[in-house]
Amino acid sequence: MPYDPAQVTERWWHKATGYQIYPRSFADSNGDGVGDIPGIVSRLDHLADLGVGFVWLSPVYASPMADNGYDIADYRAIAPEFGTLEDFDRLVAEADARGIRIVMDLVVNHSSDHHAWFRAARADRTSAFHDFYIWRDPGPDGGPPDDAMACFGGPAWHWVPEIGRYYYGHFSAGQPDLNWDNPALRAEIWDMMRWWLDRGIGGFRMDVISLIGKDVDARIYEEGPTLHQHLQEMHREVIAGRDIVTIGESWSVSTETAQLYCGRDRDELDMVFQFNHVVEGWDPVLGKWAPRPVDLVALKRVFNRWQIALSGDGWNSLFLSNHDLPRHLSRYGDDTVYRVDSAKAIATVLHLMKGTPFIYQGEEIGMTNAAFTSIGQYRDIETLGHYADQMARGVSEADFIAGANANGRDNARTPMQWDGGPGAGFTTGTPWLELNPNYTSINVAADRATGDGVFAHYRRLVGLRRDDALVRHGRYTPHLVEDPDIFAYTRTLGDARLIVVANLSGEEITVDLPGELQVTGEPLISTHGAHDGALGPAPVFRPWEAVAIRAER
Ligand code: TEU
Ligand code: CA
Repeated sequence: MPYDPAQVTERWWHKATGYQIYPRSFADSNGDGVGDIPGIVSRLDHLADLGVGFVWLSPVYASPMADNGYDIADYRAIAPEFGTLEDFDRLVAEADARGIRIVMDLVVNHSSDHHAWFRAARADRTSAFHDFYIWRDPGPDGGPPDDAMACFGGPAWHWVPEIGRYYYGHFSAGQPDLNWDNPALRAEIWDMMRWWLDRGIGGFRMDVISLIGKDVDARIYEEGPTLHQHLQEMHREVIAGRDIVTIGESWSVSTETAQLYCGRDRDELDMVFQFNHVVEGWDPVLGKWAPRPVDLVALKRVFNRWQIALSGDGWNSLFLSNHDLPRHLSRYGDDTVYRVDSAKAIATVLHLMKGTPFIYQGEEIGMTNAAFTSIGQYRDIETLGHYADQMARGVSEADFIAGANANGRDNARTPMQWDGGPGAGFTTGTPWLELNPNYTSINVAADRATGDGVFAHYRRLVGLRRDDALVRHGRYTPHLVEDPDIFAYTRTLGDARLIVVANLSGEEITVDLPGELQVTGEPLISTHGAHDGALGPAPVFRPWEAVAIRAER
């Protein structure tokens, strides 16, 4: 179906850029080394200056924090180390006063094993809560029902001797999977979601939502048989009639299945977080612990495929970083010599695509990966679980650390670097995870003081999306798809055209520019202030230089 922007009802989140906060690492108000909600409130002006329209808040619910809150013990309480419900309500109100909505993380594929439901479920197989989780009797040999492995190491079936049954925990023993086949469980979830929406939140980011339709007996976990009926029920029961945004996380979604989640007439979600561009860089066998070198042609192919597949129906989310991924500047850019230019150039190509961009905390000042040297410095359950598995297999500690430093999740979780003073302005105490020592030079205060730092560039990109329908709705056409260094595309809306060209390499390049990209117009944004709105047949692009020009056809 041809894309007709006049047919699209413009929603508030089409104009918005999202900003992800990982609360543990954002701002600590009381010196215990752990970020908290009052800390976030104290830093809202930073987000207002950046211009973002909503915050995706990683979980702040009561939790034993085995997975830093992705293991919830009470869906209607705030973790004491993060604050109180009153603090949370104040956050919603203070954000609202700055035009920013708070989007909660909805973690309902699993709860914590500390949740009251699970305590009742595991104590008594006749309890009504037993069937809130996924239980199986031992297999014929008395062991687990099958050999499924948990994401964070070890088997996925966990034994409860008191009742002689196994429960399924896809991620870890502390994260038992909820039984979505049970209508009573679903009713509890709908009720809980309405309870948060009634407090004024702006929507939900839904953790691993593609797992909720699983059939463990058939060993189908991702995008299982009941996924879309559950999402449609959720829409009917909770979402319909509310002006909120919903974003589903799915590691398995492809351009073939995307519209099932976010197609116009599906009544499910507004958009999905997809990971094709992330997984493209992993070893096909060894996975994330053995990343491949960046292949820009392959990476562009993924982005181009998604831009084109969702051009008529559905909506893209645009991100390179989050709390599960390495710092994208270290992965795709140059985190030493051309740190600032590469941060700006990469942001330019990402933010001027069609979709809703997400900025992960610290990205807007060009934060980089941690460089830990010993296993004792890591905190993440995934890294530590894999460490145990790998050591048992005889992998050397040095090899393990090389993989963890490239792709481990703690890279993104080192505390936010606000200033160059002790504790980086994050804490007056000892941070729960070590600061990156480069905070003395890379921090919000230093970046903003230069006037044309990474933050200033991001602010301009956020503003272009808010103010220009061409950026929001223009049709995307890729160019120079086989070029190993240049990322180039156009966006078209009516008579307006946006031309985006970026050199994503550390070499100066004379670009052999196709006729459609040769243009004279208004320079919208650039890394180096060069070209002055005009591109001829052979422009010279400096290392990590990007330009975007707006022209009439
Ligand atoms: O992540 C989903 C997920 O599958 C990740 O664990 C992913 O496989 C891994 O990070 C890649 O190495 C979500 C949350 O974003 C993550 O923080 C949680 O740990 C996970 O779900 C369980 O809730
Ligand atoms: Ca604190």
